[in-house]
Amino acid sequence: MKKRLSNNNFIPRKTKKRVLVKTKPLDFGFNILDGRIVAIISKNIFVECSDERLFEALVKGVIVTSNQSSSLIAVGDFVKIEPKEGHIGDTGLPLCIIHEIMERTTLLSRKSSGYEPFEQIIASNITDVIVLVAAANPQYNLKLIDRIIISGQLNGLKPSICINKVDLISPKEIEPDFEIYQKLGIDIFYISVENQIGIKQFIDYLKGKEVALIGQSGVGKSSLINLIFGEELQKTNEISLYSTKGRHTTSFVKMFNYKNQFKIIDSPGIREYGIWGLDKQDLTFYFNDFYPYAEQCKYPLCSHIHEPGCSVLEAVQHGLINPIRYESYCNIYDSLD
Ligand SMILES: Nc1nc2c(ncn2[C@@H]2O[C@H](COP(=O)(O)OP(=O)(O)OP(=O)(O)O)[C@@H](O)[C@H]2O)c(=O)[nH]1
Ligand SMILES: [Mg+2]
Ligand SMILES: [Zn+2]
Repeated sequence: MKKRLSNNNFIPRKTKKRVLVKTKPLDFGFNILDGRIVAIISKNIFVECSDERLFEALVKGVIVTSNQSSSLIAVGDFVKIEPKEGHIGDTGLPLCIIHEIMERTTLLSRKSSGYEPFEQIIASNITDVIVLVAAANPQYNLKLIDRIIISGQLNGLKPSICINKVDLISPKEIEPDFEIYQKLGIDIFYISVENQIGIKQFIDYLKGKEVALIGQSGVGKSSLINLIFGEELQKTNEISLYSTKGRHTTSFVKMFNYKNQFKIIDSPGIREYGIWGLDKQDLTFYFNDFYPYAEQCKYPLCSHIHEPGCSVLEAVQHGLINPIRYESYCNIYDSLD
């Protein structure tokens, strides 16, 4: 059962610390600055101030937030901080205390794994989610792509798909798998970090946006960021290392600012992705390709799984709906509460 949270409650959060969470602003009697969480690396939280100063942040005491039942702090969060003059943190940066986390406008979240799932926020207050996949090595997973796209749309993000490593397989060979997304108005990019194909066009697309890059381990998220910035900002790794040991090279979330033109967030590789906050009966609205048929189902609340007179099922049987998309629909439908 999910825990209900009252206004003032000691709650265990991802930080494993307990802090007093309040929903009403406090009357601060000290020096408060506006900032944004730009990285969470292990237990260290980094905040960039509006004057571009970087702080290491402490989470302690009382925190004001209206983001209940989800990660207390996420990359992208706008916060109010109090600099601790003269104090230096573990990482050598000046210390600050986070007093307030502003309400999130958009977010990229997933269902946490574990006994008592919660909404794990990967990033907040951004504009876009870009699903990065590889043309090969590792093999892309369309169901995973669908889940991320839906989760992004559900939380106010524009989704797009970027297919890396087209030096390994010609785009022509895999284009049919991605045609459906193009038809649904989702932007698709074919790039190669290795051979620097399609990078300029991709960078142009990023301008004016704040995007989270998300995808399986080894697709090249960190390599792409390194190429864009022209320096080794993030560690990358050979396929063999993570596929045999199941280890992800990037283990934290970090936001990078490209010449004040766009922001891009690197995140750890994902294996599975549970959508948080979507009702089963609303799933059909995220499958626009079903729309013309769903309207004609016999029952208005048809799940399109087993009902008699289901026009979606009929369309699948007649090859009018892509069977992989229908499989994906059923797979997500089963996973929702
Ligand atoms: N052939 C080919 N290999 C690439 C390309 N881009 C990246 N790689 C390789 O793919 C491997 C994984 O790259 P990373 O950038 O570490 O992948 P990642 O998505 O950040 O992985 P995690 O941090 O584990 O999630 C590295 O060996 C890269 O050199 C590409 O365009 N073509
Ligand atoms: Mg990485
Ligand atoms: Zn139906």
